[in-house]
Amino acid sequence: MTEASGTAQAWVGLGSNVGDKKANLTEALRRVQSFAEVIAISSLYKTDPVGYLDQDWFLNAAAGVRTVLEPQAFLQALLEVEQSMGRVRNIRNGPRTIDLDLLLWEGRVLDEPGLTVPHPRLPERRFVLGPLREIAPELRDPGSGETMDALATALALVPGPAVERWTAENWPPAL
Ligand code: PH2
Ligand code: MG
Ligand code: MG
Repeated sequence: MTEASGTAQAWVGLGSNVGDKKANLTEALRRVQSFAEVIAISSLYKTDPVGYLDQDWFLNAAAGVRTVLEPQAFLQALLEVEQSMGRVRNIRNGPRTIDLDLLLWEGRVLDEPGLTVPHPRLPERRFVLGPLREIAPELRDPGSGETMDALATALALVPGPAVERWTAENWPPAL
């Protein structure tokens, strides 16, 4: 469903729990803006760490973008932003300056080396669904066919790690 203009719509999850978290998310969005048009930015969310618990809380957000890049090139560009901002990969699910995850690409299912969309853990992650449902409630997960609203509502019925909206100055940032 790529539009005639040649751009594709993608959805990106952002997270940071090292250093100035909000500044890291802002800087990451600025850098993404160099290869994609950022068209939607969610609120910030303060979230309990998931997967590896012995670390600081995260700030998470989600963004909608349009880009002329192909999925692999877009993913590569996201990884380069992570690296350029000093992301070090050591502990799986561990602390990170910046994490940029490709969540959804158009309404597509892609399974290529290093590139799986929808993001495999999308339906179970509150820190992703909370922000994403805010900016794209009717967006459908092509895996389950459910909307972000429905997935988030289903998750909210069972106990889980805290995800709370975080009010901050200068957010959403002017890019
Ligand atoms: N990212 C992870 C692992 N755990 N927990 C929260 N709250 N937020 C994250 O962004 C996050 C996480 C792996 O990327
Ligand atoms: Mg991640
Ligand atoms: Mg990641």
